[in-house]
Amino acid sequence: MKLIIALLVSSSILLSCSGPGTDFRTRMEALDWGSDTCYVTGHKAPDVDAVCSAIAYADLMQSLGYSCSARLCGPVNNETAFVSKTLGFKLPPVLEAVEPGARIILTDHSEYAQSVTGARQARILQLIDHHIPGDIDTCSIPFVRVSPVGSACTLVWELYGEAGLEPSEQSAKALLAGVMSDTKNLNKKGTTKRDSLAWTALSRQLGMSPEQVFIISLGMAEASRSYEGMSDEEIYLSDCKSYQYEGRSFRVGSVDWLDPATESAFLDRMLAAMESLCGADELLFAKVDVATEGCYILYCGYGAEDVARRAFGQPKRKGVCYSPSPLNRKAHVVPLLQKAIAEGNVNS
Ligand SMILES: [Mn+2]
Repeated sequence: MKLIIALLVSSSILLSCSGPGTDFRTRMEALDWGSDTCYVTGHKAPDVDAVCSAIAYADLMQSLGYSCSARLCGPVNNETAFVSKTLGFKLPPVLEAVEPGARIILTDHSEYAQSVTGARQARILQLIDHHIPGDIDTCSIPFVRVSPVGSACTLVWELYGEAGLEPSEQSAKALLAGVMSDTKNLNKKGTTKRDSLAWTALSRQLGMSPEQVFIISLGMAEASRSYEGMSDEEIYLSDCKSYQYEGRSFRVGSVDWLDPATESAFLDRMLAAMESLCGADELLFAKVDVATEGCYILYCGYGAEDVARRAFGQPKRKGVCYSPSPLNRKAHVVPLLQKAIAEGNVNS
């Protein structure tokens, strides 16, 4: 009898401890939150996924009772401005830098070079990302969720599930926007079943039909290609990520140019903009997607030609390599550049 009671008691404890969200909530409770507001930020040169994963994750942390607030690491791009206006969710303020020791949560990146200024001296409480691991040492971060899905917003949506909560309307809009943007509305290579699940649940929650979502995704694609009112430097920086690898700093911008008639002139404009932006100790690259299937890789900086040649073959002309097949920055361009930089270090 005693044994049965003991079993009943322990199983009820087990049950009460393993209810929906308990494990995730317990892990959140165990974090050292301090007394100041914890900022949640995506990467610099923020795109839709970076902005929206931070908005929705800060909201989730608030729902669990923690003082968290989303921040932007810079002005938003045209696509983010378009989708926040169209779907109707509010954008957070910009945070120029964090104080030493400040508590932060990072979404959609794992590289210090892409983080809010001051991140190296801050305390990173959590990291939620879907990129190849960068130079941020995740072993020392109390809660990490890194998984190869199409969008960081998919991971945030899953964590809502683990917390046993449904996103607020604002956050559902933001999460759907992030999944739509990073997966090109589920059409991009690298989109997973988990992204589709998030997409379906979020559009259902918002009462949006697949057609309505599709129409908004067309507007997002158009906005992301619209460089109206921007200087060539701003175009290059509008979707640009920084990396540190084997002692080298490099940046990779991603731009689209769909007008074949002005393609060559546009490449020259980008090269000139990159020259003016390039620091003494860095390499700049740009992936330019064009109307045809292939893409151009532009390069500048001391030693960039060697790296570009090793990564992408013989340049077509000075500063310009070409790939006949489409390349993805995360899956192809960055790993190829890292390999080429490592080989260069061995040879020199
Ligand atoms: Mn992302």
